[in-house]
Amino acid sequence: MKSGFIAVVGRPNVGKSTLTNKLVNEKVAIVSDKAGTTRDSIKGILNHGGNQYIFIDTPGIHKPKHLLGEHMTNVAVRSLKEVEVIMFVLDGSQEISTGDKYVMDRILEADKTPRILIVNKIDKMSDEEIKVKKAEIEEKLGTFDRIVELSAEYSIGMYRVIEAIDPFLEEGVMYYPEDMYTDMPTYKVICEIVREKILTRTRDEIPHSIAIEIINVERRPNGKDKFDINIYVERNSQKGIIIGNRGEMLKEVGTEARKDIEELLGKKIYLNLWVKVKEKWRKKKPFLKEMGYYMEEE
Ligand SMILES: Nc1nc2c(ncn2[C@@H]2O[C@H](COP(=O)(O)OP(=O)(O)OP(=O)(O)O)[C@@H](O)[C@H]2O)c(=O)[nH]1
Ligand SMILES: [Mg+2]
Repeated sequence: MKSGFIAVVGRPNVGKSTLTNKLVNEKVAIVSDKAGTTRDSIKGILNHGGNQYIFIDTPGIHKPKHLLGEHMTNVAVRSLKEVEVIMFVLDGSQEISTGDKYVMDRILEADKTPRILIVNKIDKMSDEEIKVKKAEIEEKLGTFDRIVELSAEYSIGMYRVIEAIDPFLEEGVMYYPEDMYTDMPTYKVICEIVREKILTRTRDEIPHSIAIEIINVERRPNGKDKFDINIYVERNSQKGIIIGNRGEMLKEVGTEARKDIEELLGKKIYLNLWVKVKEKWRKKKPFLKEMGYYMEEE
């Protein structure tokens, strides 16, 4: 069998997580229209045609404004050195920017690793625009081993990704058991579910200012366990927004998250959400460490 690790990198919001989910056929990573949704690297594992493909979805590479942002970019850049193939994802409907060039420079540092350029969101592009894009890629970014145009959202062209990767995979071992599609522990998936429900309902600074932590799980004799989960925000005003008018917003988030968590665990649960203020947490190392957003070598 062939197997290998494939990094999925690019600027924020280009569709890396959507693509990873579609390739793996499972919801591995949360997705939103807010840049900076993914905060850590997440493995999505696909077993196909006797091969094992391990995709590493990464946070969008950007100019960091705080420690959390630094961690996010570090995680993505580090993944480039740990893989057999690099997939660089662009939003084809946008002009290639300095941000994309910055990503390209980091990729070039990984030297000889094969690189595949993914032009995503072609559902928003005409055939002519796709053709022009290829010239723009060569001019502004340079050459790639393969270029694949697709729409992750609408599952157009997904098989071409596999075809593009195959020549670069080597004979190897099965790194993960066949029924495993992610390396993310269940407690983390639960936190991400709650975070996603808030991301889709908020804007401006709030999506970036929330962190989620399970603080207690109480086993109940009726089998319906009780989860207490903290939602951290940076300011009191944000707390008010998340709770919403007469608690409406928090209630909606709770109901939706509970349903998804119940599906994940295959059983009913009680879910209590608490909103707490932790000022400027994105700049505080001990808190970031606690949340798993900081590593010693950073
Ligand atoms: N029209 C269109 N939208 C897409 C496509 N793929 C992703 N999107 C949308 O683009 C937005 C960002 O998608 P994500 O998958 O979260 O992007 P990301 O690159 O993982 O973003 P970060 O984690 O923030 O770096 C979401 O609103 C998606 O629905 C696509 O093929 N076409
Ligand atoms: Mg993402």
